[in-house]
Amino acid sequence: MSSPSIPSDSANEIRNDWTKTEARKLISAPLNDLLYDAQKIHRRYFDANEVQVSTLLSIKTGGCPEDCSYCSQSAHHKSDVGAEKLMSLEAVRAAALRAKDSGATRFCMGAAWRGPKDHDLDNVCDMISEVKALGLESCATLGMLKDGQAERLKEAGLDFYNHNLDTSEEYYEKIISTRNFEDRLATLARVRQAGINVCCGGILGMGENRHDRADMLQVLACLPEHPESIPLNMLVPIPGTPLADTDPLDPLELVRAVATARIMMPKSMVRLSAGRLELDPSSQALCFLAGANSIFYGDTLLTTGNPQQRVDQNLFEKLGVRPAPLDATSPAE
Ligand code: SAM
Ligand code: DTB
Ligand code: SF4
Repeated sequence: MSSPSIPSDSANEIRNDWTKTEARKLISAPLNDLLYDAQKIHRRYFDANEVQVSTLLSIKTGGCPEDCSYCSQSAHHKSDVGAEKLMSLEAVRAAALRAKDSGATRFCMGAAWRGPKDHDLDNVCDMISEVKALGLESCATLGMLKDGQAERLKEAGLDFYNHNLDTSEEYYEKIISTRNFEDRLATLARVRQAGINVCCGGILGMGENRHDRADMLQVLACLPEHPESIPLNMLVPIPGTPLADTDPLDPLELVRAVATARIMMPKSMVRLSAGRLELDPSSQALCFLAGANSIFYGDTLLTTGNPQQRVDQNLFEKLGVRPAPLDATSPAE
């Protein structure tokens, strides 16, 4: 029997009033029920055999003033990642062209900033225009935005802004002390207000429990509009950071979180993000069955590794999955 919180058809399926109790119940449902319900909903809105591919580039690496305890780029920790300057426009253009040639439809630029200074934003806006001129979707993740900055990014042609909640509100202070959960929500509201698509998710496996994961998804599902894109990262433990020795999370917990996100936010793209190097093909296949329909493609994420392109091509072939074309990333009405 199916879970009572899942409607039997698409009527009233897009909800922004999920309760924490509902989210926690969903994420802990028997796995077969959860997967079945998630797959049913997934097929109402998406081609179940298409997976969108995005490529990442760190345009400004390291030396970040924030103290996120998972991150290789925080100046508070002693990882092997050094501080670098903002990349040149030409180098970014060349990387975007390589991403396009290898089949990515979206190019995501990440910067290790608390937030961009106005003169940094001029340079990033030029990069966005170059990426758009190549015919790619553009995404940026630059930290917290101040008044007016999201509008400038929109004007430059930015399609998506990534800004993760990362974990539940309750667990947040165990992970980051230099900003709070409300700061994140304020930037998300600015992005939405400026008319940029919201990309917002989090990290699993930082020592939080299943309820924290459900609670984070409940906050996303209760935003006035669901994020268009939900990246779910498995923690990549980085030597020198406070979370370096965290025990790895059972991949089935990721599968549960993906399915819960799919059911609560039916029209959103759910991206299998960091951590795929440690996920075997069967676990990734289960994530796709649970409703994941996007991945990061290319040998590196920002500072850590990602499966080689030929490994992902083999995976797609084995599963009969196709990379989604550029115009197929919006859900059916
Ligand atoms: N500085 C910006 C910010 O924090 O919003 C943008 C870059 S930050 C690296 C983007 C996201 O990458 C983080 O919010 C986090 O979800 C993810 N991330 C960073 N380090 C990670 C790690 N070691 N394992 C998994 N995900 C990670
Ligand atoms: C997201 O949620 N995951 C990406 C992207 N948004 C920017 C970043 C993953 C970073 C993994 C660790 C690293 O490579 O430094
Ligand atoms: Fe800085 Fe972003 Fe890393 Fe936090 S996650 S330390 S804000 S780069």
